[in-house]
Amino acid sequence: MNRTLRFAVIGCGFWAQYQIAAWKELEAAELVAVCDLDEEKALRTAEKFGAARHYTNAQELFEKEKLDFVDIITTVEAHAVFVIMAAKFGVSAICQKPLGPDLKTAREMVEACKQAGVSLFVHENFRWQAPIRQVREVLDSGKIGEVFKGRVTFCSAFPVYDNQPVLAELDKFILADIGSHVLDIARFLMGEVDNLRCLTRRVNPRIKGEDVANVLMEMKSGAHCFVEMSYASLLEREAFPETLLLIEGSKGSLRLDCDFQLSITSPKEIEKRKVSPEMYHWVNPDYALVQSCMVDLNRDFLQALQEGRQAEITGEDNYRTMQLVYASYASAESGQVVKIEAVTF
Ligand code: NAD
Ligand code: 89V
Repeated sequence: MNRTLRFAVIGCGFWAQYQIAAWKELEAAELVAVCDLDEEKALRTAEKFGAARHYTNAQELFEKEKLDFVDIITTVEAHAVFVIMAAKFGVSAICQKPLGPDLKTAREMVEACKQAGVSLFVHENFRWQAPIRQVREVLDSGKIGEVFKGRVTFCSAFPVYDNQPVLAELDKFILADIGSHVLDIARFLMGEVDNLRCLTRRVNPRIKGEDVANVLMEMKSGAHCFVEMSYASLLEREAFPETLLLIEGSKGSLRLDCDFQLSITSPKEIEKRKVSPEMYHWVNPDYALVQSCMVDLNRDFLQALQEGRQAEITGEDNYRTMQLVYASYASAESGQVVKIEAVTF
């Protein structure tokens, strides 16, 4: 019987309310404390989820609490300071995406945890969504043969800034915020990338960063993958927060369409499946697909920590997704194709 692990959360904002609710679905994880710069947010979150103590100073939290791990759900500019602080206290860390504000910092975070002998996992949940797991199973079955082409699409006009106003202030926006998700899906489904070319632009005059990015990638397998992302797309069907897919292989193709509709085309048939997410009582309906899979992701983290093994998404693995994010920025800046091996620390 695995023992119950004690953890704390740093960052008690919008998403933490759901990420903690996902932890509450798992009996062997005990939330003992929360921390936020905003004491009111910390107090409200502690009361809501039954944490014994709340802090506004993370150093004090680490000094006073006996923790098996910490879940960092702050905005990205604070991710590194708390991952490195956790490492100094010998505490394993789970960090929200994007791992770091740049590739050098992401590498420093990975190295700090490696040197301290603690685990660093990354809460990157898009690849854990039920439809994406099913697509991976179909690809692994060989049903559509050798993949030669893929398209990953996250194009929306959803008013994301209403719940996440910080996103409108980011100089690096959609590649860091959504690219962290959809470029990771591309890696999860089609493997590692050799090179890419990226174009970006800002359509919305009321935000600081880019809200449109198009990335054309040549995979190490030789397959081509086009990854498109936008928060400026007013389309016939608003698909938020779904990622749509079209993947073509030597023996057929698969398409993931709106409302979790998966079609698998082979020479003899077109198989149709609807792969709906589990609807927990605490999810926000607008985000159900994303929030429901957090239970599965948290379970993988918890079991990995209990068993002393790596989870699916380690800091080292997610660093390779960060390479794609920051290689995309470099390509958009230079106007050139970027070899991924040239973008590293
Ligand atoms: P938010 O602004 O609502 O919450 C962030 C919280 O962190 C705030 O309450 C802020 O006070 C706190 N904070 C910031 N710096 C701090 C510090 N130095 N010490 C203590 N507290 C600090 O933001 P959010 O929308 O909840 O996003 C938080 C993180 O979650 C981001 O990394 C974001 O990318 C990620 N996110 C992930 C998903 C997903 O998993 N699909 C969805 C939304 C947001
Ligand atoms: O990841 C994010 O920042 C959220 C999303 C709903 C796309 O997961 O906006």
